[in-house]
Amino acid sequence: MYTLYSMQRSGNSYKVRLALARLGIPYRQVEIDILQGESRTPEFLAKNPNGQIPLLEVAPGRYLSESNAILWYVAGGTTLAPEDRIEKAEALQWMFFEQHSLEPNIGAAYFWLNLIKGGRELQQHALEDWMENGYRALGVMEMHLADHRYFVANHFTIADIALYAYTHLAETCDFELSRFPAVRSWLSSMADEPGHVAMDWQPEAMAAAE
Ligand SMILES: N[C@@H](CCC(=O)N[C@@H](CS)C(=O)NCC(=O)O)C(=O)O
Repeated sequence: MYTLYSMQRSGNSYKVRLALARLGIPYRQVEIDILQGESRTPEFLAKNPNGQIPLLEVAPGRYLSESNAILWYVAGGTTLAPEDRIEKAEALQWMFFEQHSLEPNIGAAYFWLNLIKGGRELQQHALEDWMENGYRALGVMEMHLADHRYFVANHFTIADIALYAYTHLAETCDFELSRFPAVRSWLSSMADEPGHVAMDWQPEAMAAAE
């Protein structure tokens, strides 16, 4: 059984929890509080020298980091991970976009405004850049979603999961989504997908339901 090192309030960790739940894959979860330095202890650094969660132990002593790489691994061989050459490249395109254009802006705003006391004052200058660049990323998504129901392959994939995690938190950290109707409608259809779980969901709920 997999072990997922994760933090409940981490959007990158949520991607993995969402994919595992959606795929009905049981796993053990270990909560790592990054705010208490738990991802930087010698024990954790021995598992992931980069000191970050999510981290998945895929076999005893074998660890995989980077949320989007983990998504490819857990979804491999299912319809969530496109195999067709161009669809696979398009999924990667959107997942790199997520890491370079969305997560560094909306993710950073979420972290400093929601998780760090006094974060708004500490990061006032950076916040302006995160808002500007985050809105730009939302604009790119809006253009695509104006005539596509999903990001890739005309069906739900790990590209949707990767983009959903921080987009669904945008309104909790100052982003106003009213000018992005297609993004809003995609967000609500993602939440209606079968097997969807919310960010505060824990895998024990899956075991209890069996
Ligand atoms: N590119 C990585 C980013 C992971 C990341 O930023 N994780 C944060 C939590 S969301 C973390 O562990 N921060 C603690 C630290 O950097 O010390 C991914 O997609 O998994």
